[in-house]
Parts: sequence; C-alpha cells; structure tokens
Amino acid sequence: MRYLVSVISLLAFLPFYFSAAIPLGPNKVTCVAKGDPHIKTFDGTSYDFSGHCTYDMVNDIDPNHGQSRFGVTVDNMYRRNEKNARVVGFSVRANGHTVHVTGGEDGSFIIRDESRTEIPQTGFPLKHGGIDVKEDEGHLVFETDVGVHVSWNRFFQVVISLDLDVVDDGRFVEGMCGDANGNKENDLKTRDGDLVDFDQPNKTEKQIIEEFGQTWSVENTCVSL
Ligand SMILES: [Ca+2]
Repeated sequence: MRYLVSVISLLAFLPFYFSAAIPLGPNKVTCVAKGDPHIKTFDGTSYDFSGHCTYDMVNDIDPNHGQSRFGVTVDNMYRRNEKNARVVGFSVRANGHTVHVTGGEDGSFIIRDESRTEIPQTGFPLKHGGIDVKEDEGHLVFETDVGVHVSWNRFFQVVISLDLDVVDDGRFVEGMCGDANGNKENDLKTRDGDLVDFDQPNKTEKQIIEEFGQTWSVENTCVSL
C-alpha cells in the first residue's frame, strides 16, 4: 500500500518536474494585438495604434513580489510597400528569462534568448528558463509558470493571456493591454499612470491615442522612417 501511494505521488509530481509551465485555468483574460495593429485590452477596450517601435503590452507590477515577474512586448514595424506598421515580433519575459521572436514575411521565425543569442529550433517544445515554446495547430504558444501565456499565429496576431488565479491580482499589471480589474474605463493609462483624457479640443482621438501609445514605447527601439 505504501508503495502504491509512493507511485501515485511520483506520477502526480512528474508533470511539474518535466514542465515548468502551468496550463491556464478558467479564470483567464486575454489581450489581443493584431494587424496594423488593432489592440483589445484585457478588460475589452479596443483601439487602433500604428507606431513603429517596441511597446510594453503587459508588465507585472505586483508590489507583493519585489520585482517584476513577467512582461510581454510587441515590435511594430513597417514592411516594404505597406502603409501601416504591424506586429512583426514580440518577446515574453518570465522569472528573469526572455524569449524574443522575429517573424519573417513567409511565416518563418527566429527565436532568441535574453542575450539575443539565437535558440536553435531543434523541435518543439523548446524550453528556456521556465518558458516553454510549443506548436499548436499552426500557432506558436509560449507558456510560463507565472500566469502569462502568449499565442502567435506566425503572421500578425499576438494573444496574451493572464491566469488571474496565478497572477493573484489583475490590478497589478500595466501596459498597452491595460490592467485586468474588470473595468474597461481605466484601461488607457500612460506610463506615468495618467488616465488618457479624450477631451482635448485641439487633438483628434487618433492623435491622443498615438501620444498614449508612445509612452509605452521601449527606449531605443523606434525605427526612423
Ligand atoms: Ca481595467
């Protein structure tokens, strides 16, 4: 009997030993960046933004954890002969490690680590510092053990998912995806934490959103046009 209990305990433990990632539970929210790009926040606010830099989509700022445990950025760029910038790459950071993906126009891609060294694509799943990269029906899926997952369709759409049972509190994330407190009215905040004011008579809504979005650009990533 004792042997049987030991075997059952071992079997229950094995999946966690061999895979750092934890499947998303039912209590999840998603943020979508697609096309040129259109963004839908975790709480459901949609807006268009067409910058040409790398942008912070979500960043963990939970004060109970001392340091940021996860973050996701997307790279917007103009392709040849295209009028609008669009998502051409992204990065997933978890527990101090990062994987960065650059997508080619033909659906190919390059995966690099936090030192920008290419990670050979020797077959999936790839594992890097607690980030598991898998293939799922043509999508690349990035899973972590800190409650953030990312799915990329290899062309123009990045879906960021937060498991609110693991993240603890959806209030403590920031970025272009907003927070995840269930209130869509407070989603568009600048990097300084100011709620976007659309009541600016001399500016169009597009200009106001451009200014908001640029506050989330990552330093030294903007491409000159
Ligand atoms: Ca919100």
